[in-house]
Amino acid sequence: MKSFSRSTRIALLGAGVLALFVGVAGAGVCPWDCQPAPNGSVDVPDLLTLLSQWGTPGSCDFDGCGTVTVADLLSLLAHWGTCV
Ligand SMILES: [Ca+2]
Repeated sequence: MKSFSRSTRIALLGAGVLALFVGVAGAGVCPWDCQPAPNGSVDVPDLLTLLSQWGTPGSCDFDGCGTVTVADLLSLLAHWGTCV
C-alpha cells in the first residue's frame, strides 16, 4: 500500500470533502430531469416520464402535492433545456 505525506493526505481529504459537497449540493438542483436515468437535460424523456406518471405520485411530482398534475407539467416546461 502506498503511503502519502501528511500534506498530501490533507489535500486528498480536502478534495474528497469538496467532491462530496459538490455532489450533495448538485443533488436536487435539477429535479425536472425526472426520467428514470437522468441525463442532465430537461427534455422529451422527462416529458414522457411525467405523462406516464400523470395523476399518480412519482419522480415528476415537483411540488410534492402527492400526484403529478398540470402544475408539474408547467414547471417542467418552464425549466426546459440543460440543467444548470
Ligand atoms: Ca432528462
